[in-house]
Amino acid sequence: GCDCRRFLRNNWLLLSTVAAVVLGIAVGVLVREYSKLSSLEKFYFAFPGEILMRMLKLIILPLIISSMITGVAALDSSVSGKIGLRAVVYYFCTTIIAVILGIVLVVSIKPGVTQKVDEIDRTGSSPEVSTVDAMLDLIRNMFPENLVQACFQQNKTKEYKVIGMYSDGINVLGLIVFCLVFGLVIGKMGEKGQILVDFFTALSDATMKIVQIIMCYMPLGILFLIAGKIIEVEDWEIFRKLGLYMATVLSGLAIHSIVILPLIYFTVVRKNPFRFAMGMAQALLTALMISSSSATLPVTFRCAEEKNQVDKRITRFVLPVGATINMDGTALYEAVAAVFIAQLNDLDLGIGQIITISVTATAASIGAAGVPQAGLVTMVIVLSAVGLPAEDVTLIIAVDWLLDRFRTMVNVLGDAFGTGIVEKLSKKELEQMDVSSEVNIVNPF
Ligand code: DAS
Repeated sequence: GCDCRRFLRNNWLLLSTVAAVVLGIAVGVLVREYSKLSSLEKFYFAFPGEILMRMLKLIILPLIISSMITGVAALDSSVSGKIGLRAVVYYFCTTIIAVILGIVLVVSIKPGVTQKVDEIDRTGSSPEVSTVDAMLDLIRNMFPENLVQACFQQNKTKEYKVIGMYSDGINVLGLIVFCLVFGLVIGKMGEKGQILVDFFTALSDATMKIVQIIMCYMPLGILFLIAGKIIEVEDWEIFRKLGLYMATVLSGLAIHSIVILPLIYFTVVRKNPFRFAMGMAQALLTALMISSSSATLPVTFRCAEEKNQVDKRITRFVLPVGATINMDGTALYEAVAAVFIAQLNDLDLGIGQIITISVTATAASIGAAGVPQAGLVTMVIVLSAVGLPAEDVTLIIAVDWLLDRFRTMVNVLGDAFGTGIVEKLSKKELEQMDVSSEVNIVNPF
């Protein structure tokens, strides 16, 4: 009776999203089976999903700006330094672990050894970048020369060689760096800065309200998004050919998210990691459906703050940064894919090359923006670092849309556990902080 109704009330959104996924798959399979849609009709079919994506992308800009600025301003600069450092250490360690796990798996399963390059059809074309270019772009991105331009960066300009670094045209990394500095400065300005803090706090609350509205539309959008995708995919045969490779990536992602991350969370926080992960379910499902950590960010926020009750002073600061630079799933994927392509090319990798792959895969995951298939683009960095032909990314493009979904889910999970862990480690500082900063962030829900 009552319990059941409470459960429904608290979880209606999650339940209807799950229902939408199931229904979407069913509709997709049926339409595929029984009607021959023209490519234009397929396009129309996916329209409600496209609208969802547009709404999520729309909210990223105000969300990142307002949450970063209020998050940092609410913290004392000595405290925010410590919290930031802890977050970065967590990001770095988990990313490295993911890479090592990926390499161990791909070296022992050897998915590429039995197959040769020419057995798999190449699809699409590959971009041209070098490792140095990519590293420079990463740093260049942190210092946008124009704030307005950073909000709608072109994906490829003269000096920027690496595509896949911007979240839908937003230079998120650059904005984060700026908002970090801005938040710190206005937080320290006292009386005079307070008006700005209040402004961004109000902006942040308003943005979260809009997120809440968008989320009501989510199940419908997701239904058509998944159905549209199923109708669209041409080549299912390639999945059989690349089966072992996919299995390697997926088992790595599974071990990382079911064993390693929960273990780290439990060791530090001493609470049930699976309950925490369940609280994130809506965000994880969203990531799986839209393969973008940036566009999932609004949902990640809501889950972490509402369901898991993570301190807002932590989430507002840790989540936007995490969505941009902490990508365990992508790092693991890039390492596996690079070794797989080496195996396809009959190349025996020495320990030096394995280390090179690990380092560049980590860098490539940091550089990749939280948008669909960004990891595939930055993958070129890893390949060229060990002298593999960059155009060989085309070998794995056909299955990337699927793997992308799962690695994005792991990326989001990694960020989420990060908030719990950093919160626990920062308990002392958070308690010590004066209460006045706490009223700065009101719960908008
Ligand atoms: N899909 C991306 C993400 O949003 C990253 C990737 O392509 O690996 O996390």
